[in-house]
Amino acid sequence: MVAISACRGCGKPDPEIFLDLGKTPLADALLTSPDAPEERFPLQVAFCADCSLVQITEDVEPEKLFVDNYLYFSSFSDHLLRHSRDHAIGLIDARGLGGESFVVEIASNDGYLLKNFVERGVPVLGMDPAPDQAQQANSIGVPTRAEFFTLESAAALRAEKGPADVIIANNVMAHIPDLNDFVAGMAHLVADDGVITVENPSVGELIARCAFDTIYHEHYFYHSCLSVDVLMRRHGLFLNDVEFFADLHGGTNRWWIGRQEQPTARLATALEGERAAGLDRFDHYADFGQRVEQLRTDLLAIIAAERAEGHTIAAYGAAAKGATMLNVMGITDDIVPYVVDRNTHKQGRFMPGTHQEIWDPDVLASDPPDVLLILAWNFAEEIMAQQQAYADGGGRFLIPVPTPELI
Ligand code: DWN
Repeated sequence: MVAISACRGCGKPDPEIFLDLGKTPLADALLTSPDAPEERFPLQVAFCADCSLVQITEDVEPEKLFVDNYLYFSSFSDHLLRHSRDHAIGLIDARGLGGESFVVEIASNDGYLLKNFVERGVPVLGMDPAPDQAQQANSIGVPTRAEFFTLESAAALRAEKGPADVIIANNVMAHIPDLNDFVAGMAHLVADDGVITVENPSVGELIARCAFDTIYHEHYFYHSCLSVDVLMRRHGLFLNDVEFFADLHGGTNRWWIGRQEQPTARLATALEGERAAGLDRFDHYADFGQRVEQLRTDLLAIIAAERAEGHTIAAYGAAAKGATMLNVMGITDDIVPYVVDRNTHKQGRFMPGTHQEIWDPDVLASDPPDVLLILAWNFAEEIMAQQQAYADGGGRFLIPVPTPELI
């Protein structure tokens, strides 16, 4: 465990802390028993005034986060699968990708996205250090190597297979402590006329929606267009365009990056909007802690009122964000006794820190709770549609973010 003394991006000393969520367990480290030993680490967030990079202050070894017992599989969300398929087909059509092309995905998980290229005859390679996910990808015909992406592994890959026409890095550029080595690797691997697309939740949306629960140790960084623009230029790359997806992971940016500087008007508008909102100034983040406290007050008041009525409460989504929500809000298993989740790898495990057991959502039909706290609120629409029978039977949904609301 190392507490940073300088910005991981630009090296400026002492980025300023604006949020302290206390000591929390690793959000994706689901337990095999409720009394299994678990480590807790400080969870503080700081802002760098020089490069606008928002980042946590503690380094947890990536092997602890993504290799030992990592249970996140991307294919359990229909919405994410549709989003990923659209992106792959869009790239194939727009860039005329074919049998001579080479597409690399970093953090390719279970092959959820690259399979769309394989189905259309486009050569790919997935890289993901999580062994079970890599094995799953290979089992469906997506060539995948269980390794971290670094400048060193990028150089070896380019020497072996040549440059990549497309590099896709979704929900990973927030997860790598040595951010500069990671970006240098992408700069080394991408072809001169190639493109890099990077997706991460927008820090602007995180602040706007009070989505404090998307803060956990595997998310070292919380990116804005401004911080990504500076980061790419540092490595001879250029942020040229940005797409925003309001309904993905609480508001996700897809950044388009290349070796030539060809910024779009859409990017200029996004950068100007972030400056106008103040994402490049500390005072934009200064009151976030107070807003989290208000959310806590509001959420616990609704839960207390329901319990006073004798109503039972369960939770949906053993998400990493769910672990932050339960631990930071102090929602222990005597308040919410269990969590349901479709991910079969998670069922039978226990939530880190608060120790709720994770069950199959089928239990909602056989023994429905009065209230269902949607921890995976970023998929609330998909989950509520899926659980229409629960709602028809009188069940109610409690959405915690951006403002706790009982539906
Ligand atoms: O960056 C990351 C984000 C993108 O995904 C990773 N660090 C880890 C992960 O974070 P998360 O666990 O908060 O992500 P999700 O995708 O919001 O988690 C949703 C959870 O809900 C999963 O465990 C799957 C589950 N689920 C379900 O049980 N039924 C999801 C849907 C849509 C459903 O219908």
